[in-house]
Amino acid sequence: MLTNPQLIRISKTLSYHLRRRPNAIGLTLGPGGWVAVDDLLAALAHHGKPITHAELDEVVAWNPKQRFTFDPGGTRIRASQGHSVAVDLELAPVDPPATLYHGTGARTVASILREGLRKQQRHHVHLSADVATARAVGARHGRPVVIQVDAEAMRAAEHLLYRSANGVWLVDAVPPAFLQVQEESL
Ligand code: HQG
Repeated sequence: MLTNPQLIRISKTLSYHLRRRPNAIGLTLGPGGWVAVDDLLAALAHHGKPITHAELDEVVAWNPKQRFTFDPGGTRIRASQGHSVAVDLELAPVDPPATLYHGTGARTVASILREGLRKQQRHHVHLSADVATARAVGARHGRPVVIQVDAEAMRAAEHLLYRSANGVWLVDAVPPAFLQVQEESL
C-alpha cells in the first residue's frame, strides 16, 4: 500500500511523462497516446524512478481525477487528457450538454472575453460539465471565475467537442461569441 504522498508523487511523474515529456525517459507515445505498460515500467526504472506493476495499478485506481486509463487488455496505458505533446487521442466527437463551464482566474477574464478560450500549452481547451468542477479548476489560477460556454450553439456552428474517458470536455478553441461570465462569479 502506497502512502498518500507516494501516490501523489507517482501520479505527477506519470502525468509529466504521459502528457508532456515522454522523451525525457526515452518513451514515444503511440497512436491514441498509448504506451505499453512494460515499456513505461522499464523506462521509469531505467531513469531512476522505479515503480512496480502493482504500484502502477494502485495509482491508476486511486487517482482522484482518473487521469490515467489502461486499455481493455491492461497491456497499455495513457493519460485521458491534459497532453501538451502532439497526440491524437482518437476520440469521437460527442454532442455536448447545452451548457459547459470553464473555470479560470479573475485576472484572465478580460483577455478570454476578448480573444476567446485558447488552449495555451495544452492540446485542447478543457471544459467541465458542472460549475463546482469549473470553480475548482479556476481556483488553481487565483480567484476563480466561472465562464459559461454555449456548447449547444457551438455544436450547431459545427465545432467539434470531445469527452475524455474521465469526463473532461475538450475543444480546440471557444470564440468569444459563445462565452458568458456567470453573474455570481463577479
Ligand atoms: C487560460 C486540470 C488568457 C485558461 C484541470 C486557463 C483541468 C486564457 C489557462 C485541466 C485564454 C490555461 C485544464 C486567453 C484560456 N487569454 N488566458 N485567451 N484562454 N486561458 O492549466 O483549463 O490536474 O492549461 O482559462 O482539472 O486551467 O492537469 O488549463 O486558466 O481539467 O489533470 O489559460 O487541468 O487537470 O491553463 O486546466 P491550463 P485549465 P489536471
